[in-house]
Order: sequence, then C-alpha cells, then structure tokens
Amino acid sequence: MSKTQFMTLARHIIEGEKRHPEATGELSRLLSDLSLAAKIISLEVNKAGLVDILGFTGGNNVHGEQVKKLDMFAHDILIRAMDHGGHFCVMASEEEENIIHIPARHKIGKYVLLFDPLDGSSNIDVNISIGTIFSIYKRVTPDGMPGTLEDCLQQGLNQVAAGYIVYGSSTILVYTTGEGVHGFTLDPSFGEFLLSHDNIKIPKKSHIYSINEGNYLYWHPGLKKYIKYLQEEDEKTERPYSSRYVGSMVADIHRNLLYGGIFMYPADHRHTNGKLRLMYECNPMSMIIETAGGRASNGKKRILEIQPEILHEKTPLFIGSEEDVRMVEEFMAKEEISSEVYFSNKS
Ligand code: AHM
Ligand code: MG
Repeated sequence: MSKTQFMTLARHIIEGEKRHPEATGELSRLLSDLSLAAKIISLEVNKAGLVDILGFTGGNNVHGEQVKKLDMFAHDILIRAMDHGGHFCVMASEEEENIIHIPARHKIGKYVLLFDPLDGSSNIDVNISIGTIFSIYKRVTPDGMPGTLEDCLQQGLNQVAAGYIVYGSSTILVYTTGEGVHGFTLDPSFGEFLLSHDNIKIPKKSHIYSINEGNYLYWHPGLKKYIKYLQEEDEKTERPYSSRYVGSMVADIHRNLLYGGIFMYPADHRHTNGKLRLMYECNPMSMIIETAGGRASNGKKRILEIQPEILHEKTPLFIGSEEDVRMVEEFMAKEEISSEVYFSNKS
C-alpha cells in the first residue's frame, strides 16, 4: 500500500500552509468548506438517476440557456456552504447574473469566490461526467466592507487558488494554490478526499485533441489547417492525433491534464467570443494547467493576463500541453485574415 493513500485533503492543505509561517490558516479553512460542498454535490449527482431530480426547471440562466435542477442545487449548496465562514467579501456564480453579497449577519472576509456550480450540465441526464469549478482571489477593495464588482473583475493572474471537482466514475478534486497541482479521490464509504494524484505535471506534447468539430465550417482558417495537420499520418511527430471530446470541459481537461492533450473552444462566426466564461471556467482551468506546466491562451494572448470587463465575459480558449497550444497559435498567426472576430477584442 502506498504512502499517499493516507494523505487526506484536509491534512494536505494544512501541511502546505505550514510551509508559509505568515499564513493565517484562512485559505485552508475555506478550501475545507469547499470540499464539504463538493461532497454534498457529489452525493446528489450520484443519486440523480435514482430520484426525481432530473428535467428542466423551466427557467433560463443569464446566458439564455435552459437550467436543470441539479445546476441550481449545486449553486445553492455552494452559497450555503461558503457565505457564513467569514472568508469571503463577495461571490459570483455562472448561474447568477449579478454578484452575490454576503448576508449582513455574517462576517465579511478578505477573499472573493467565483464558481461554475455544475459545468457540462447538458450531460447530467446521460450519466456523463460533469464538474464544479472554483476560483479564489484576494479582495482589492478596503477590508471590512461588502465586496464589489471590482473585487470580482480581476485578471486570472491574481488568483490565489483554483480548482475543480469532476463527478465521474469516481469524484476527484483537483486544486492548486500556485505550488503544484494535486488531485484527491473521494472515498464514498467514509467521505474523505484522499491524495491520489500528487504534483501533477501535464506532458509537454500530446497526441490528443479535444474540440467540437461540428463547428468546423465556422472556424478560423488557421485552425482548420491545424486540425487537418493533426489528422495527417507522420510517425516522427506521432500523427495522426486521437480525438476525444466529452462536451464537459472539466472532464475533457482533466483527461488531458493526466495524459496530455489540447482542448479548444475557439471563437467562430456564430460565437464571436467563443462559448466559455473567462471568470468561472477559463481562468481557474488556466491556473491549474499553467501550474502543471501547460499553456492557456485565447489564440493570441495568455488567458491569465486578460483584464475582464464584465462578470460573464466569454473568451476563446486553447489550453493544454505546451507544445500543442503553441502550435495552434502559430497556425492561426500564419493565416492572413481580415477580421479579428476569432480573437474577440482581447487580443
Ligand atoms: P455549461 O457551463 O453551460 O455546462 O457549458 C459549458 C460546456 C463545457 O463544459 C463544454 O466544453 C462545452 O460547454 C460544450 O459545448 P458544445 O456543446 O458547444 O461543444
Ligand atoms: Mg460551465
């Protein structure tokens, strides 16, 4: 039996904080609170096929998409688990249009929490992996006051921690505070997250690409050439690549983090800023992937350097093994195009 099987998430966080004598322990406590929310959501996700929780609520979220019950359940659980710990001054969720204030009866903290409660929600009722994504910042407005939109609209570079939970064949929580990326598998029998993937490093080059090829017609010409290049046969460069696309970003990126791979959700003529949200999806996943040795960009610019202007901002995303992300950037840079539509206004 290997040593790592006995390292719980709680102990791992505390050990990490011991290396920083100046730390107050607050980040540890809030990550523990998050893991409790993850356990509750995991339980409910696992029951989803058994209880009458599936189906549409009938409402639309702020992006005009239909919302399923489990999305709202996860959204509510995260708020209920996180709003009273005294850690946060403000929160924001992909499922809510405006920032979420901390109720006046609770202590106001110095951190900011942004989250996508259940990513890949179109996969809920077909038993395919889905996930929760979180991103944590320090506030930029004065302490003691309620947090504001300004606290939420920070560059991804300012994140102090980020992570995700993937609800798949098992539930795995992956997090980073900037010092290594670590994965913990939930033991459902006694409810502990146990270290299963220590200090994950993404391979520099891969042979897997993940993209919705149904949108091929609308892509940047350089991206079309890149995908065709990956499909050609060449032993030396290990081509053709394999294609893997689940339609749940958390699951797709988790696989690529472990095996190597490039995940892409580009802009196209119909979605001029892509589909994915900078604050809830792209920034936290970019912190994880960069810390693991990978690369994340909008095709031209590092995701973590984008200055957000609105809470639900979208961005094209190219993320994964470093050499593969560089290569798609080069293919797109080589193609002369008259329109900047593929990179939004953030290039
Ligand atoms: P969601 O936050 O509404 O679940 O949407 C995000 C998801 C990602 O997980 C996934 O990569 C993408 O949407 C799939 O989109 P598409 O069906 O256009 O390929
Ligand atoms: Mg999402």
